[in-house]
Amino acid sequence: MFKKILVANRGEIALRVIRTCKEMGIKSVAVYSKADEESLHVKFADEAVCIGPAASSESYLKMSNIIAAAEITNADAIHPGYGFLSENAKFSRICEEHNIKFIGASPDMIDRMGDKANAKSTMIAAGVPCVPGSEGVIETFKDCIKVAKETGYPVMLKASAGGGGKGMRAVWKEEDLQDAWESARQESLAAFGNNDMYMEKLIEEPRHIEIQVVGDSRGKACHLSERDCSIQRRHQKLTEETPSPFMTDKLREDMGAAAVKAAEYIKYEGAGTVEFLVDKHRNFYFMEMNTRIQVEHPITEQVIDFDLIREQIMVAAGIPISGKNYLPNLHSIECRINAEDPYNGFRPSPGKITVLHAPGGHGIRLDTHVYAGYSIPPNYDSMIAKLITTAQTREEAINKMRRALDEFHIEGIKTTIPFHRQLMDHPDYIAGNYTTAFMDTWKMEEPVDEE
Ligand code: MV4
Repeated sequence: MFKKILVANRGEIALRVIRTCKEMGIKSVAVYSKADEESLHVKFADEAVCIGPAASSESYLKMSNIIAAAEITNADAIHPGYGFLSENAKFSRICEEHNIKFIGASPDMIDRMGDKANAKSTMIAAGVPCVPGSEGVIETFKDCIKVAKETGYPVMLKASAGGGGKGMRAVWKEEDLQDAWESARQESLAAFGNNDMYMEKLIEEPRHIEIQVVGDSRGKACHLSERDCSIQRRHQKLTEETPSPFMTDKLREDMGAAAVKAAEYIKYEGAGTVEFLVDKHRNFYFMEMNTRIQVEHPITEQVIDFDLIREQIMVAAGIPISGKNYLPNLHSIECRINAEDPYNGFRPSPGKITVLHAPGGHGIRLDTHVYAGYSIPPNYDSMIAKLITTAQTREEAINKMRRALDEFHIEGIKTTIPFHRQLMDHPDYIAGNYTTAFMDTWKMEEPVDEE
């Protein structure tokens, strides 16, 4: 087992990993930028190394500085968290070359699943349901017209290097295809330095339901059931829940089996997430596979009483998994609390938290790195806390979330707490009747005048 793990991340996920290291008796090393000197993960780790100035490119993305920090602290493993270098094949390879265990996917696995067209071809070969469309990357616009005709409009053009919606265009009729093809390729080239495109039949108003999987070094995989992540704004998840209100026992069994088949086919090691699109007829289709721990992993932990970070560390240390699948016994909801103003286009609202009262009580989990007196730096993503409620039923979990959001009091910055509080009263949300199109139509009520 590892003696010391360097956590190459910041914020709540760095704290999350450090906490599990402590429980496992593993020493932890925090890395931090100048802007994060006062951050909680620095205070909670056994050791801390400043790796550079505020800019991510000079700190949390600076591979040489992170490896140097691991060398001088004699860390035998690095946990990358999510974002930053968590799905960077070059960093995974550099860790290998320095004999430091990367607690994540191998370089080849990251490359294979990061290339979306290639990932899809692999899943087709594995017998995992995929959206009909092109066989791999489309070479020319002439081929694009041909594939669109064969697929049938509406179609979705997608960037192979993409993800999170960048370089993606829905096309409803042939006359719009050329503009979409050119603008999507331009956007993808600018964002990823690659303009390979593939095409799929457009699935209208899908749900985004993902399956958590864990694979071990023997090639065995299991699933830990689903998370419904359909409530998103501009491809940013806002709230997630498990079980999905759209799920049936049969659908869970079929999606779980498909996700395990995918993981075992590619000999996936570690914690991963197989994302599916689910249409209104409950047909499900492979979308993408993420080779990292996800922001929303806590709701899965809550309903099966499991520590996913511990599982990642055990698998990375070569310990076989039990192999059994897990089905949810409870209901859990996560609301991502961001330092953003929901009444002004969710624009970022960094600054000093002057007052903070955290919710508590039975069934409340708050994963956060912030505290009263902490100044939120403007340099990083705006998520400051994940509020998670767990109860026997969905209704009780929603009710508990209402109560927890009412208790959650933060002054000094704007947050998305009011957004989530209104969401919990929305009839379609309460009915579980929502798709990825939910946020396209819903507008929040205006703020109540501050007294
Ligand atoms: C789709 C789709 C409809 N049909 N593919 C969005 C980003 C990337 N994960 C893939 N995405 C989509 N792919 C086909 N064939 C609709 C989306 C989509 C979406 C998917 C999941 C969650 C939110 C979304 C918001 C807009 C579009």
